[in-house]
Order: sequence, then structure tokens, then C-alpha cells
Amino acid sequence: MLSYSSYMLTAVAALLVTCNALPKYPGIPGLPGIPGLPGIPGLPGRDDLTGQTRLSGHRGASRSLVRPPVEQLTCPQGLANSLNTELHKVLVNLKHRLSRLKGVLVLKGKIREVGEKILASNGKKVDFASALASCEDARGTLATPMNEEENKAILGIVKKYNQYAYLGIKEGEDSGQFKYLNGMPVNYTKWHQKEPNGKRTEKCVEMYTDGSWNDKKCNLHHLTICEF
Ligand code: MMA
Ligand code: CA
Repeated sequence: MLSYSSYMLTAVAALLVTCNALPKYPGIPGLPGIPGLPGIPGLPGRDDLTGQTRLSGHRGASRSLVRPPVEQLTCPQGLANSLNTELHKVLVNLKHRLSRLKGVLVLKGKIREVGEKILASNGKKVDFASALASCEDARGTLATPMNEEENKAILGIVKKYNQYAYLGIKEGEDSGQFKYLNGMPVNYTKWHQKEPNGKRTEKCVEMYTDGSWNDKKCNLHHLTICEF
């Protein structure tokens, strides 16, 4: 949902700047697609020195076009105002539509929202690497509780499927410390009593059905829960 809305917001922002372009405007890069959702092409930038318009897109294709003189690119104020009004209406409409779509997904139990995060499971039980890969394929990552509220939200999904889940936390190769997948040390934990006890033999972390954590080998088949 968020990713989809950011696509649309980027598209609208891109339209907005076309009438308010700065003397040197770098253009807006395209956005890649994800399975089932096409990408958005980039918008041209402007280079004052060469008077050339640059086209940029996510496929890295870049070519120059002859562009009209700068004066012809400047929007009359009236046109700029009506464009802004129109874009405002589009934004309000998109927000309304997004919130309705979100309502459908929450109603059907497809997603859970916690703060800015959206949590979802595909219901599949796979090892750590495969779970992470499927989350990343969907432009997310493995669910990683950063506080009690997020831990409870993830627990809600664990309980719904009655299956343990791998979290986005791993034991560091050298330090033996548990870290987020970006390499930062964990700063919120919910270890079960006497855990972690694997001492470098259990490098992944599973969530039990009471929400507490256990360090565990990474090759079990656990429920995939992603965050977006
Ligand atoms: C298992 C395994 C460990 C866990 C202990 C707790 C026997 O090992 O799941 O990761 O710490 O149980 O008793
Ligand atoms: Ca353990």
C-alpha cells in the first residue's frame, strides 16, 4: 500500500515541478516495477548551459532532446494555479481511494498496520533465506520488531497461523551479537527465559506463539512474515 502510494505521489510531484522547474532541474528518475505493478518512467531534467533536456529512467537509458527556449517552459500563473488545484484534487482522491483499499485489506486480514509499518504474511513456511528472499522480492523485508507494539503486531500473525516465524535479526559472524539485517546491533529484544543460548550455533531468531524469541538454526521451515 505504502509503496503503491509513494509511486503515485512521485508521479504527482513530477507533474507539479514541470511548471515550477528550477533553472537547473535534474529530472525525476523512473521507478522500477514490482511483480503486478508497472514502473513509472522518469521525467526529463533541464540543463541551462546546453539547453538540452535530459531523459532519465530506471533502465539507465539516457538521451538528449532539443528543447524549446526557457521562456516557453514557464507556466503563466493562472495555468500554474489551476494545475495546482487539479493536482490537489487528484491527491485528495488518491488518498481517499488508498484508505478505502487499505480498509479492504485490513478487513480481509491481509495486512496489519503498526505505526508506519505494514505487516503481511503469504502463509508460507520456508527457511530463513527463502523467507527473506520472498519479502525482498515484494520490496519489503522480514518483519523486525523494534518495540513492544511491533512485537505484538507480529505476534498477532504468528498466532493467527499458529506457526513460529523467523524475524529479521541474525547473529553477527564475528561478534556473536544479534543484529538487524542492516548490520546494526539490536536495541529491542524479547528473549524467552534462558535465551539466547545457541552460542554461534543458532544464528537466526524465531518468534514463539507467546511473542518471546529464541535463537535457532536458520534451516527450519517457519512462517514468512514481511514488513513494508
Ligand atoms: C531447543 C532449541 C533451542 C532452545 C531450546 C530451549 C533443545 O534445543 O529450540 O534453540 O534454546 O530448545 O530448551
Ligand atoms: Ca536457542
